[in-house]
Amino acid sequence: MEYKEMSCLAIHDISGVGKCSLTVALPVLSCCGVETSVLPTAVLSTHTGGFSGFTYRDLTEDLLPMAEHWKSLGCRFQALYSGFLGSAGQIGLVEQIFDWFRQEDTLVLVDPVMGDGGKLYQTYTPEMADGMGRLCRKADIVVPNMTEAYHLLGRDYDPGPYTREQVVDILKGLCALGPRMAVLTGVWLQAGSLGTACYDARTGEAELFLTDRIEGFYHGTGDLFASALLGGLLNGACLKEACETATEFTWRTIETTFEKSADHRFGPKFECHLPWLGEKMEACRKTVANPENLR
Ligand code: PXL
Repeated sequence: MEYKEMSCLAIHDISGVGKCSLTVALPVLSCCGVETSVLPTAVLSTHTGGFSGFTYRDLTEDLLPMAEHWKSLGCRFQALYSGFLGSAGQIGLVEQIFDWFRQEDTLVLVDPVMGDGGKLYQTYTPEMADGMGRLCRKADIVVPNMTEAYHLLGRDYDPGPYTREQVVDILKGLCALGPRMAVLTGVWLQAGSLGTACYDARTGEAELFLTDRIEGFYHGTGDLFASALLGGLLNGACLKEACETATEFTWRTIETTFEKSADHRFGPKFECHLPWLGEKMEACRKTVANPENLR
């Protein structure tokens, strides 16, 4: 096994049932070889997408004391990765935590989790959605779905189909907010296809990765995709490679969830695909470790 030291701080909620956020980010990043610390933003009995009656404990007051403790211990993270936030007040605190832990080569990934299908999630207020825009300006890479991307850009939601030019225009708009890379999920150009798109403002290169659409709505797959994407980047993949691998990992998982899950609300069935992801990451590490292969 090629060893590479990789670490990350994941800032998301814990939903006890209905795999998403930290219950997805932790196993996926560990499988990618990334030592992952967690800052839980809220603890819920289930996620908020499709369940009613969930419990919700907001952890806003714990965020800074936890991060201060880590500061006193001299903790460092190669990546800072935020997702679902519990309250409007958390956004400023996460910005502060980014400032505390960011170093020259830290990768800051913001998944601006806010909504899907043209609507905001139950616990998201317009104030939170606006704050998310501020947080995105601090990121190196943002990974919204189409609902979130339109909201961030202040444009009216378009459910698609999209043209390639429209997708690239959205990606460029996201990078104009501040991040140097943007990745979109929920991209489709014609019926029967669904996938992702990425853009690197430094190289000006954009790429779409479209797969066969599998009918249904799959909770937690955005978190699955973003976590695998970050795993790839930390393992040394370029943006396009990381995006391609994360797209395929997500597609494989959706296929299994479609076939084996009676109720998609309980989350993506990704575990049986972790060995595949682990092999892809190992291949990345070998490529990066071999100077002859350096791109
Ligand atoms: O997967 C996004 C997500 C994360 N966390 C919570 C959610 C959702 C989406 O519904 O409700 C608590």
